[in-house]
Amino acid sequence: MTESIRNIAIIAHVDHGKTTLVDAMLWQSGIFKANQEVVERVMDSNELERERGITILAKNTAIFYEGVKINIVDTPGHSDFGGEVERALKLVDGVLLLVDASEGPLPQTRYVLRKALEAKLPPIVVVNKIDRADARPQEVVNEIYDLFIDLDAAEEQLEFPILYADARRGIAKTSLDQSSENLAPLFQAILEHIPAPAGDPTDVLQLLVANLDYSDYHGRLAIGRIFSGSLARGDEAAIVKLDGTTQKTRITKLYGFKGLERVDADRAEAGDIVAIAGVEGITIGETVTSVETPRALLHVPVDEPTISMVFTVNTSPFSGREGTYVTSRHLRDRLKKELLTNVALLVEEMDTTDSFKVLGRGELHLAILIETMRREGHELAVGKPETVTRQVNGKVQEPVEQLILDCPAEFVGVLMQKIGTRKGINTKIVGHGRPGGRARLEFTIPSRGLIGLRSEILQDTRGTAVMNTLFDGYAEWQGEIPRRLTGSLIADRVGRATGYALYNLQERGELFIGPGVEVYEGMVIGENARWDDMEVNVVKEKKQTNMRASVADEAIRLIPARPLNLELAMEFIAEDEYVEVTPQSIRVRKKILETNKRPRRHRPRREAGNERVPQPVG
Ligand SMILES: Nc1nc2c(ncn2[C@@H]2O[C@H](COP(=O)(O)OP(=O)(O)OP(=O)(O)O)[C@@H](O)[C@H]2O)c(=O)[nH]1
Ligand SMILES: [Mg+2]
Repeated sequence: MTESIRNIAIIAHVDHGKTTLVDAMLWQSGIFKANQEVVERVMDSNELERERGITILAKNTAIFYEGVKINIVDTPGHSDFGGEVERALKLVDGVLLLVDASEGPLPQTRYVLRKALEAKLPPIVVVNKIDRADARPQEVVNEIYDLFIDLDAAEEQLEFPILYADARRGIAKTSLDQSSENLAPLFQAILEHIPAPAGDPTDVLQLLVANLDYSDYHGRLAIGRIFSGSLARGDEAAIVKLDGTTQKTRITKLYGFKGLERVDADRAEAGDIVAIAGVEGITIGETVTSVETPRALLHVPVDEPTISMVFTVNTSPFSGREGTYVTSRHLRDRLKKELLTNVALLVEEMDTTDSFKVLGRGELHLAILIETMRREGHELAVGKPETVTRQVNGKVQEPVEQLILDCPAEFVGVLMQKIGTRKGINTKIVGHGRPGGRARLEFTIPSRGLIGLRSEILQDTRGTAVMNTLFDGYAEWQGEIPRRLTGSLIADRVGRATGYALYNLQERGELFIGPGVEVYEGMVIGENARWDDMEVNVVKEKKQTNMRASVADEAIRLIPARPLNLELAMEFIAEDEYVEVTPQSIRVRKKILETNKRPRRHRPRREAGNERVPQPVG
């Protein structure tokens, strides 16, 4: 036992305030100086995390409170990054389960709590955002008990302490009427209720690698927890690889954590979370142990991916204009590198060496990877996301999810119909009966039916619906789900789009590009309102025959284009289309670019309520 250490992970549904609570814990433990400028949600340190305001990668920090070192792992709440939570739970001895005082437990609360209970980690429940005007902390506490019981929590797991918090102001209390000015009650609860790490410092060394990092001077760093024994800089150690083989190495550098920094250490022992160098080639899940008596820790695999996309080299005529990395070799190396740290990702080889099947936990999981790659200078093309099916007793099964929608009551009818056509089965309707009249709808739905659903629902409900999903296992293949019922408007030649040509096309559907944009043959420039594809000339110039015409030209009123970002494009494309991704551009294209070589689309089955009609703008 190492009395002076506690290891905790903070887990919750997305946006319930985990990273904000870590801010307050860092401030109140004196990590920052009083006048230091520190950004909000400081742990969300990578560019995409800051832009999107969500946590993507689990990260660890450490603070000291009353002489005890508290290692804290902040985890993402979005379901696509559940693999990160699974990874984090291997490092800790307990969890802080945060629940929004108004929203109550949501699908990802259930997922992360189930993982924590399975790992036998004692929880501390923190009902956060008690300052919200619509906070209902008492009810939420009851819902949390219901959730624990529903998840078959053991008797002792039900005896969790409850704290009420306002993470933004850095206040926690053990009862709603207690007066508190800070997080002291929370720190006390951590010291009291989270067990000190077990593990004998005099036993054989066992360090489980849970994350990788990189240092310019020291190469690959492995971040992990010492489960037993101790380790000093300069020690010889053995790495037990995932395939069971053993490899000898020397620990050239050893770090502990303090706030946002890695600090040099000479020695560390059982219970602590450290980073080590001198471990080239090591990966997550491997054990660092003694050379003489190597003893590996069990590697528990994470949940399997549910969605796949084909990543291939960019073969568009504009390939190589913007990107630095464009070859299949670059693509392969980059994906291989990603596999080292992205624990829930899988990559499969395909028939051609130019393409890879990349499997992840959801559209966002893959979109974040693609977005990261384009920012690094990669160019690539990606196909339509598909769900991962499997064969059981000769029958095809597909992933299904629980879908929970919270929306104003007036939209219930529209949403029920929409989700019905996507094979969603309604399991529950609850009217909150509160002012504003919001309803909560629950469904089980094939993961397939969710692709592109979010943006449609936001459009249908004018941005008022909140949608949450939770992977719910596999079920028999649910039959065909009608695909996009609109076709594409496709450029039939290379050139620069003109206002004149676009003006004459905008009646046809919705355009993704404005005048001046360069196009090529086979590039999709808009969504056709009809079901079929249509080739169009977008580079046509108006003949300048007389003065009056050119004056009339200036009066052209173009409806503003609706440019597609990566996620919208991923949702939009059909089976015979790719999204072309480059550092500066997102384009949709036909897989077969030449008009005369492309097979025609078949007329899709028409179902009521599923037609997407372009919305007039302005
Ligand atoms: N009113 C109120 N807002 C809060 C509180 N705690 C956090 N928030 C806000 O909630 C939003 C989400 O906070 P985050 O800390 O990013 O939530 P998170 O749980 O880390 O989110 P993910 O990591 O993406 O799952 C931010 O706008 C915070 O300012 C609180 O106690 N009260
Ligand atoms: Mg966060």
